[in-house]
Amino acid sequence: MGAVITVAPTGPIATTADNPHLPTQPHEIAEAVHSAYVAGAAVAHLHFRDEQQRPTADLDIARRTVDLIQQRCPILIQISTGVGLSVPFEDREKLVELKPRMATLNPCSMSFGDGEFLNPPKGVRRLAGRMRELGVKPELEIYDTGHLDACLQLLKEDLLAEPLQFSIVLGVRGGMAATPQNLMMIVDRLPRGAIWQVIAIGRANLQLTAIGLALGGNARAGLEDTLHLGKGTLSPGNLPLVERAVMLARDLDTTAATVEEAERTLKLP
Ligand code: KMH
Ligand code: ZN
Repeated sequence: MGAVITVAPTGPIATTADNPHLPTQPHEIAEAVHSAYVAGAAVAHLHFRDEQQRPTADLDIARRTVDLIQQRCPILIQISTGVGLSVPFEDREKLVELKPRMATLNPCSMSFGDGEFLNPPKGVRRLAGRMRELGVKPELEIYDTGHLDACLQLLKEDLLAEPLQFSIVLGVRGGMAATPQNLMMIVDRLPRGAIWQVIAIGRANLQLTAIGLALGGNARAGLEDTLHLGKGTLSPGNLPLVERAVMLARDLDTTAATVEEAERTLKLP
């Protein structure tokens, strides 16, 4: 089966002042996701923005965006419960009530650039339990070595079900640096049968995405993770980044998984 390519079109931080091609409104996100699907993405990782481009957990905006995507294509929906640093955890966790196929679960609090990313232990346990009840598959976001241990503890407490699905996030200021050594260290420690992808933030996006694919992982692409195609070149949208990831997968002698293959690879409930 091929590598699962996830498109992350928007993210929580950049605005159109940083890259004018960033999709922020529901119909823009839906258009970007549809193009990514046609290019080979099987999963859409979604953040939402209000009309002022501020990150939001507003359920109407989220529902409208998901509906617009589903009218266009059958891509698998993954909603971010990370949402944005300014949005309270209690609002973020409500997004899983929309019952997407997947949602992210950020297991620990941390510094995040100049801000703070708050994921209190009680809230994380409550959210993990609710996702399990609703049949929403958590993608576990590992920004540092101890985050993996926190997830394994949740597994022991029966708040997660195997196979665990991880994103190894490299390059956030406050988490692990974007180095191949850090990637290898986490990959070596993943439990048997785990499913994983690299999220490489910023400059090392291309190199670490390629290493992840070469090691047998899945891949994520889009303006959430890098605004650039190369040094000093803004990406003119999400599509070139997705096409690049699909091409990397093909060059490494695999394919981009279809939606049906991705459902099987990710063992979605
Ligand atoms: N923004 C990335 C650093 C989430 O949205 O929950 C990690 C991420 C997590 O995508
Ligand atoms: Zn995200």
